Amino acid sequence: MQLVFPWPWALVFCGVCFSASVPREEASMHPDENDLTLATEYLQRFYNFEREPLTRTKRSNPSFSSKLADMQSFFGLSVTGSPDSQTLEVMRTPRCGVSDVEDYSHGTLSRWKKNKVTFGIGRYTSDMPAHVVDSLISSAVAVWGRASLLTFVRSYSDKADIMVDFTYGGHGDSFPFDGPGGTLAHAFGPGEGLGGDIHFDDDEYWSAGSKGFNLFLVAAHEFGHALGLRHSRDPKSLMYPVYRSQAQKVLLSSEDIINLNALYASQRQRPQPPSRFVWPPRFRLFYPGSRLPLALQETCDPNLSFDAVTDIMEALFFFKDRYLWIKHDEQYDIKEGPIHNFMPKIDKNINAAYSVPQRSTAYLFNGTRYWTMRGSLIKGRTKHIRAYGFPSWVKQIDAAVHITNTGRTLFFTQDKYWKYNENRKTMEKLFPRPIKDDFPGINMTVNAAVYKDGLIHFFSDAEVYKYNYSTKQITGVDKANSWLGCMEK
Ligand SMILES: *[C@@H]1O[C@H](CO)[C@@H](O)[C@H](O)[C@H]1NC(C)=O
Ligand SMILES: *[C@@H]1O[C@H](CO)[C@@H](O)[C@H](O)[C@H]1NC(C)=O
Ligand SMILES: *[C@@H]1O[C@H](CO)[C@@H](O)[C@H](O)[C@H]1NC(C)=O
Ligand SMILES: *[C@@H]1O[C@H](CO)[C@@H](O)[C@H](O)[C@H]1NC(C)=O
Ligand SMILES: [Ca+2]
Ligand SMILES: [Ca+2]
Ligand SMILES: [Zn+2]
Ligand SMILES: [Zn+2]
Repeated sequence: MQLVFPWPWALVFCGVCFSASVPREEASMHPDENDLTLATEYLQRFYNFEREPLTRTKRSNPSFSSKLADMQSFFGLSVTGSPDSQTLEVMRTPRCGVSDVEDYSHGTLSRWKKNKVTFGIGRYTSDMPAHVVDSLISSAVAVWGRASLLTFVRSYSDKADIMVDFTYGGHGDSFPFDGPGGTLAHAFGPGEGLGGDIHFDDDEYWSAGSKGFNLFLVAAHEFGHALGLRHSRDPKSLMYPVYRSQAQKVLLSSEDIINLNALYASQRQRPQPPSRFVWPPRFRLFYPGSRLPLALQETCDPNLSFDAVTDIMEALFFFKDRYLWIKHDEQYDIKEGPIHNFMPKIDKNINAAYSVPQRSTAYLFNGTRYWTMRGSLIKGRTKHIRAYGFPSWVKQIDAAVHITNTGRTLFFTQDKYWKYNENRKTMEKLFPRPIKDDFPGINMTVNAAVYKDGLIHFFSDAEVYKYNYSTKQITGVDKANSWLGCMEK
């Protein structure tokens, strides 16, 4: 049984590379008619160049040259004022349809006047299943959610603040799409009606990977506009207008984060704005099933508690009822969904879970039975916990945590705990013992536990207690869902 890892894999993009490594050529003194048409249309669309009949005299038109110079300067090209080959190369690169020079929302920089923004999906593309589109769009908006105080809620009405549509050609706004290539998508700044809406050109081939155009990346960029951000000149920024030939390792630049927080930081200050969004190197894309994820709202319910928490490979897994959140150690994008979406073989609540990294193995408990997961595969059938040496009166494990440097696993049940030697595969003698005797301060019910950064994190109801095992002291308390991007009040 396959555990399907939820992160888009390393993205290798098509598209033309136009970085400084492109050999520079002398500006062509005689660009042909097609090039002139391309340049003129490009400047009209993205640099506010006034529409005029196309003639060869265009090149000598000062307005054309100065707009071209603006464009060259934006992209850090040599500012020649004429459509040299390097400039034309950039102009041929697929890109966002939003202008580079003026605010698309009619002159005023707009922002949502609230922290909770809804988004909905109207027309889908036929390039991939709808649930994949849902997943990619949710992941894309979450990129901004993790970097700000904004909360995004999926809406299933057509009245969401941000409506996402796949469309083509002329589609009812004044910005018709142009067939394959060229403009990939555009978005409107925050506001009523069309405000905030995102349109994708469905004449492109959209994918979750490297074929055609990567929907997640383009959507993440367009959500930036939908929140009020303009284009950036910094090729490291997500708000750079051109589709990049290679995914940035860090999706949001500090400029992106600063600009976003300049628009939305006034209400509350996030203690540590995440500054890095690291692309996962090798994970496969997770396609959630048909059941709807919990709203972000519920994830951030201050009363949320967990049944089990464990680290598996490079991610933290949070179990609650039949639901699962997976947070990659270095990624702000959190995946969530019914457990069976990720582990189709598991159809039950998980009461406790732990992993032994040295063996790349995790153990997931429900009542008196447990699953063994090696790597990302659930192995065989469930086993009975008597295999560990539990007495028959133990009907359920509350929490389990493996302490890597001692090779021992601790099992918590009600007010008692056991210590299991993973190397000898035996329960240590003289157990169970009262939790409160050996863990002073932990006199509350332990719902879940995970060992991380040298501390045992004890989850109890809506709190997580950070416990230093050597000093036997609680060193901090947090909200249980604080790892899921939720802010404390
Ligand atoms: C959290 O629980 C408390 C006490 O049970 C309740 O008063 C409060 O309304 C709950 N908060 C939320 C957001 O559900
Ligand atoms: C095991 O899973 C089932 C189905 O989710 C659940 O009803 C039951 O309460 C679980 N067992 C325990 C001991 O929690
Ligand atoms: C746990 O212990 C602390 C101090 O020893 C005490 O203040 C607190 O009330 C106790 N909590 C419970 C739930 O017994
Ligand atoms: C636990 O406490 C010991 C002794 O104060 C300290 O050296 C160690 O760094 C602490 N561990 C963590 C992870 O904070
Ligand atoms: Ca197009
Ligand atoms: Ca539990
Ligand atoms: Zn854009
Ligand atoms: Zn449109």
